[in-house]
Amino acid sequence: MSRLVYVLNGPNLNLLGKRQPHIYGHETLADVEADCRKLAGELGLELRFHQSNREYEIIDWVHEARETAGGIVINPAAFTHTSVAILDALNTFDAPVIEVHISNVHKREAFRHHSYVSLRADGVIAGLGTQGYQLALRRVAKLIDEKKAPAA
Ligand code: DHK
Repeated sequence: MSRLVYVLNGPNLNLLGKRQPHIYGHETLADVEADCRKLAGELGLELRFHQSNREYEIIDWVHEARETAGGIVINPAAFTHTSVAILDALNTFDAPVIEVHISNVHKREAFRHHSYVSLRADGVIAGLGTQGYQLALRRVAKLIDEKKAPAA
């Protein structure tokens, strides 16, 4: 299976570090990308790291990933709670999908408790801060490695 992993980020995450740091922390998205790239190197993964405030761009990256990638790590941000279209796109993707939320969405407003993306995700990480991205990458690497291992 391909060792290429897409890390996709939804709306307002370009403001990470400046936006409500008491909720989302002080690290910027560039910091998160640097941490992910470092870890990907250690895990032997290749990364495509993207952020968009536009739903269709996230859908287009999922379509791109269908052709090439062994996994997707996605923080859909507010689209988590609204986007049937992103869920539909992820349902066309055959390899592991891990959903990440920096904050603990279950401790927040009721509208953040429902996730369309969770209907497809193989795992969900919430409330572990930006470390959640690295844990998600480790999980994807493990699932890719398990797929490669010959049956016992
Ligand atoms: C990020 C957002 O922008 C919110 O809309 C989600 C998520 C939570 C996060 O915790 O990373 O509700």
